[in-house]
Amino acid sequence: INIKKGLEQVLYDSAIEYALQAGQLLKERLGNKGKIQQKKNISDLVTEVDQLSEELLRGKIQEDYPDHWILSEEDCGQANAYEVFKNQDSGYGWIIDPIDGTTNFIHGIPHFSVSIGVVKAGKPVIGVVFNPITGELYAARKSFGAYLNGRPIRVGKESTLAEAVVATGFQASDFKSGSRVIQQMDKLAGKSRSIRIFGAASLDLCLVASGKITGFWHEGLNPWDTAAGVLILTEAGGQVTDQDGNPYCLFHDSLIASNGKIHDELMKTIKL
Ligand code: 2AM
Ligand code: CA
Ligand code: CA
Ligand code: CA
Repeated sequence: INIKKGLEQVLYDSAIEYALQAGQLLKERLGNKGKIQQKKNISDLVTEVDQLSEELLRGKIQEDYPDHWILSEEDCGQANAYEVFKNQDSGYGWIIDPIDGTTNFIHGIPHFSVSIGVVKAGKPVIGVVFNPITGELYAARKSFGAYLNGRPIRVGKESTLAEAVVATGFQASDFKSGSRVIQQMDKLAGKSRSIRIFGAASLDLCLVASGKITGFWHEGLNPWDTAAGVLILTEAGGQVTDQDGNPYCLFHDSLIASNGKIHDELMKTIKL
């Protein structure tokens, strides 16, 4: 390791390199997804490419940083995530989503990412989110700011919901009449400029970070969806809390993200 450069700078460069490589794989395999398997239900899917991307990422990390722990969606699944995390709460850990936005990937919608977060003692220190189709690479290091393809990004200046485009998302199983997210959308209706459902939480956080949208909320996310994007957003001047306004932690069941200025208004508006 290059001592002069500083370990976290080296990890940052590695995270970017791995994201670009996995992204290249996703791009190459967009027309050749291999077997598609059902996980919990017909809307919870995983492709051969999710698994290949994850193997690529885990292989690189294990080779370069054999003493770091890794948490990833397809390897450990939701049930074990907290166990992996709490047993490894010291040192560096990599929290990776080999494809965030798998439904988009399967349907050929060019909006999905490779998401790589590095945490130290449980706190995100590096975040990289790469959309291989648009070539957008969002990256941040704790205390060093957030960047889109090397240029600094900041959250938007909107100060009211009325000026804000807000995004949400949900697991397919929550997309039913009367569900929490439907009730929340109903409460928001007519109060924000518009609403979007893009289908890749890591990129939603980056859209807030770069000021394209002003707010985002989502329930039931996992650490691999948020570890990278949350750091990118906070480094870009944004705010992330749970539904009650507590500082966001990787295992909170609810997430509200914004430019800070509309945070309270958004939080109160969608409160059930
Ligand atoms: P995924 O594509 O990696 O599964 C969609 O709003 C967001 O929620 C995506 O980031 C998606 O990640 C995540 N998501 C969708 N369905 C999910 C599920 N069943 N379990 C966990 N996360 C899910
Ligand atoms: Ca995900
Ligand atoms: Ca995934
Ligand atoms: Ca998934």
